[in-house]
Amino acid sequence: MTQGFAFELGATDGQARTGVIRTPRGDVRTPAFMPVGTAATVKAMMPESVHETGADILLGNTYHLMLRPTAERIDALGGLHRFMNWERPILTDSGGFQVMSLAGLRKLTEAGVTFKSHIDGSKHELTPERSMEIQRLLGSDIVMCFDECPALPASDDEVARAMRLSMRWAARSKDAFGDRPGHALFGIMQGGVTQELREESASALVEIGFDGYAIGGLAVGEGQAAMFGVLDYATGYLPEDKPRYLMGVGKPDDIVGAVKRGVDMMDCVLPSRSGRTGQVFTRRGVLNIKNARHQDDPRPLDAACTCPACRKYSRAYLHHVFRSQEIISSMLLTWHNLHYYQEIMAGMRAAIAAGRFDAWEAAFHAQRAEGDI
Ligand code: PRF
Ligand code: ZN
Repeated sequence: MTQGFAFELGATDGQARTGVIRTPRGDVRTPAFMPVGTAATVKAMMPESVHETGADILLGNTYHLMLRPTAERIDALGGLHRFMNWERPILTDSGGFQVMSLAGLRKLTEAGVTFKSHIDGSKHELTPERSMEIQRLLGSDIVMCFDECPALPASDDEVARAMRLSMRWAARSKDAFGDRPGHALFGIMQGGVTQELREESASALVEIGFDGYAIGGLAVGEGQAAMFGVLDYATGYLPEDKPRYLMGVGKPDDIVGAVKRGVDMMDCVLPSRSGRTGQVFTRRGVLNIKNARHQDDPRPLDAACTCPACRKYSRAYLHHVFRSQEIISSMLLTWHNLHYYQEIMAGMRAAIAAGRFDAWEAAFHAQRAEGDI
């Protein structure tokens, strides 16, 4: 048991769970949505504003920070929390997934992966040991194992090979992580959409023993039905008394469906990235502020939303600043999207605690079906 880090399960309703992750840097209420702060910033947001949206924890990225400004530089400046002025918990991804989606000229071996930086083409290596070292230098509160996530569709042999390599890397990650009171290490399940491989991966991870368990290798092109199909059994292979984290998910209805199936934590760039491209998530569905139909509309994005974009600005204004490529457009739309995502999380936490998750979920879907945004 890692000292100073604990998961307390509060209530369950069906498979859905609510609880608290305790860390020396503060509590994380679950189910939790983690905004993505890839390059030591949640783009377009001040850290205190991110907290105001209701976020308890951010996600940071080994891959981006090792390339720029480097983990050693961040360590010398007092660690990532101080560097980016976010004193609350930070979870860092381990780098392998980002290497596969962003880096050029990759070479994968048993040892790890060598690759060329997407920024300047310089050559780098990531191994389980180096990933653990970088995440330690950053001062990450929740460290992720180094894994390989194959792009789907892939053959069963390819998915099995990547999963078994990830399990050997998980054992090496645990050895390299060592004993770090107050910091947690999460294993990452792989195995694509194949039940036997998911089960094998889960038992390998549980055998090694982690502070929490992530479900990786989903939301990589398989579609929502296939993803829910995996979650229907995958969470059941994981210990009840440890947090479960679904990596890189998702749209609002993905998040609700994942929580319904026993997931406690998620992260996604969608609310923040969409804020910069004009896509707005609301209780009644998605709207695009770029659309000319908003140009004379004095109403807020969502009359029931209490975020600054909705309390103080009209759709007409938000349309205007988006069209004019004004920086405040990214700021306000990102704030709104993150606020909406955190409202979904708060709504689910309250509903699970009250034993009325099904009713909450039905209302969530009914409001979206009404449309009229
Ligand atoms: N592994 C890691 N990070 C990830 C994923 C994974 O499988 C995914 C898959 N959706 C997103 N981020 N390490
Ligand atoms: Zn709003």
